[in-house]
Amino acid sequence: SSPDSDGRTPELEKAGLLNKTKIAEGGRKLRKNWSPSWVVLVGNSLVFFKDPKSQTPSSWKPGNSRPESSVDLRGAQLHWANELSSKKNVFKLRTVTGNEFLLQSETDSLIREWYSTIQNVIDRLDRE
Ligand code: I3P
Repeated sequence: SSPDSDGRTPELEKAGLLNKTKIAEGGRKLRKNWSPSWVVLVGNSLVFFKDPKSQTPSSWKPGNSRPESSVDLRGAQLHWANELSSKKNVFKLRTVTGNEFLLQSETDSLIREWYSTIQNVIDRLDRE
């Protein structure tokens, strides 16, 4: 990864495959469209990549894959949101700009780890 403006390289905190759908953009509701996403938590951001398994071998070059989107966790809010889906293990992430995402995993332990790791980053940024 490339250095921050202060010259430090942001620390990779976590990476893995989650199901993701964006449900709001700037406060405007969107139609759900669940898909697997490779999620990377690095520095103050959650970065979304295409599911590597859905890519062709030739299109998948490590270090050469561009993120689909990225979320600034500063001021973000995290809530369990099982009432917002028929799926289990769903949480909602809302950014200060009013973008909302649902993230989900079939594996209870995995989704709990993601929840607490993201919440720790949000808490750290709140204290800065
Ligand atoms: C949606 C799709 C989603 C579902 C959503 C449906 O239908 O089945 O998976 O969300 O439910 O509307 P479509 O493909 O026709 O857009 P969940 O899987 O999270 O339940 P919802 O409208 O009750 O949110």
